[in-house]
Amino acid sequence: MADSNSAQLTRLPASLEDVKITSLPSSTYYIANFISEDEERALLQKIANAPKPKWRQLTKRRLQTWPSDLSKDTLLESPLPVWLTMPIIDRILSCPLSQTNADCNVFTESPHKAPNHVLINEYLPGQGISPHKDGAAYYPVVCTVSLGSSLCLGLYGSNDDGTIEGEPRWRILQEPRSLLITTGDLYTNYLHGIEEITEDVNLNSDSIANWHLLSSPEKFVRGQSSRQTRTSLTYRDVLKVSKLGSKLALFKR
Ligand SMILES: O=C(O)CCC(=O)C(=O)O
Repeated sequence: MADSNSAQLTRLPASLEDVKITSLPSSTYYIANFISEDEERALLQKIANAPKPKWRQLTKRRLQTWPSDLSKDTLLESPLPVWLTMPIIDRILSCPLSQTNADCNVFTESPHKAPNHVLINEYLPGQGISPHKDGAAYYPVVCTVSLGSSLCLGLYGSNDDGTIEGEPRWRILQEPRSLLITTGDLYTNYLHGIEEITEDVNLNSDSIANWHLLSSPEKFVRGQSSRQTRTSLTYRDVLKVSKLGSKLALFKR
């Protein structure tokens, strides 16, 4: 499965079955060291060098959208830049769902058979994102690569009256260079968010759903992790894609 020298430095599983977070309600996978330190540095450099207008400053974080924002849940067809596809998308597609299902990956049944959209979120210590669902614009699989720093993603249920539960039901600790794949029920029926704190606390094998899959659990033995700047790349397949050609044809009519 290794596709380069860098990939050999990473530890890709034989199949996603080996990296399933078994305590969660639907298929969710965590791959530590999905990219190498060199690849992480190169990605951070590309993100930093993106043209200034690519950044959108939100109240609690900064955001880049590639190749572009959606309009009415539709993506105007345009390729992702190579630095976002290689090696990450190739590597995601090369991970078999199971050893017995070696030809299937998490995007085999998605409309475009691969992610076509990437959000890049940058969080300074103390920043986060409120619990939310990603909505119907996307095929229900999200692949998140983390860069720079560890933090916890909280997964929340809804109360009967539709309000969001006050505390996360589960927490996933995302280390730098890891890949988290969220699918199915967890994507559709639960919310995810990142608390606005400078330190993640109460970290242990009981409170962290993916503890057994961490690359360096010893870093968290004191039960806490101070946040540094953390950047995430979230890869998704937007269901509706419009071709510029067909838009122009409509315009001419
Ligand atoms: O940064 C993350 O890991 C989460 C981002 C997120 O929730 C989103 O893009 O919808």
